[in-house]
Amino acid sequence: MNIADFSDQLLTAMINADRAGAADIIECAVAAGVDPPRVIAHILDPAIVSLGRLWEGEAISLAQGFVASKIAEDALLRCLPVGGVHQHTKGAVVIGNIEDDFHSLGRRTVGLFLTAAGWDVYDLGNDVPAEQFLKKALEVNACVIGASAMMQTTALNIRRLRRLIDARGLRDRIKLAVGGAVFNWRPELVAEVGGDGTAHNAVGADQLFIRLQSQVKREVAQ
Ligand code: B12
Repeated sequence: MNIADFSDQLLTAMINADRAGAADIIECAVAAGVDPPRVIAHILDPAIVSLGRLWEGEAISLAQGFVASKIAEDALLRCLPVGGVHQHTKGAVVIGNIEDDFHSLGRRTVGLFLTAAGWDVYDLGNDVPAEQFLKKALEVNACVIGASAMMQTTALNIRRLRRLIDARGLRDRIKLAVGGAVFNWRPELVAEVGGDGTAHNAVGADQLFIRLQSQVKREVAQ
């Protein structure tokens, strides 16, 4: 079976809410020699993109979308073992979905990739108010907050976090990374909500956070 077949099969299992079947497909792919990063990039990612299209075409229900994303999370966790690899960390970062946003999948993917890249990730989950992001960032001495939003309406809630960071005089000490599908469709939204940068996907998150951390170091040193 080729890699595209695995992806098609996974999509079918996701649509049919077949969690066990999906897990078997991932295991078969790994057993056939597809390494975990390629499972994510060439099997899981295309399945999620197709799922998004079906959703937009109203070919699947909200409940199907929900279960399918749970299955996608299982696959991610299977393919990205976390912990124990890094002797020292790059630093602490805080991530979460902004207030009113419950699209956890993208944020969790970003968290897994950042952890694998050596960051100490504090993931606050879904529906996180601006105050909570900042409180945690100060508590763990994070240099970057990553706010995820999938919808236009929820993305605008990030403005409150921007205002809070600025009002406390922390603009130089804590950078604000933003991301989610809506920022990929409307890049101008990054500036509109006061983001210091974005990445199109989880693969680009490490580079973005490194860049923002070095900005903090420069600005704090000045
Ligand atoms: C799955 C899904 C759901 C699932 C979410 C389950 C879960 N656990 O995540 C469920 C069913 C719960 C859901 C609910 C809703 N959804 Co929805 N959903 C989707 C769907 C199909 C896929 C999103 C997804 O998971 N993508 C896969 C992940 C891996 O990709 P990603 O999210 O883009 O994340 C990547 C990047 O964006 C980036 N990234 C993400 N966050 C961050 C953060 C930082 C800091 C960085 C650097 C990068 C980054 O890296 C990620 C990994 O590579 C999209 C359609 C789409 N094409 O996006 C609609 C979509 C986002 N949903 C939509 C809507 C309207 C809703 C509901 C209002 C539906 C309803 N009627 O109730 C609710 C609202 C819930 C809420 N308040 O948040 C709309 C939003 C419209 C808009 N433009 O504003 C979309 C676009 C569908 C549509 N076209 O109508 N949804």
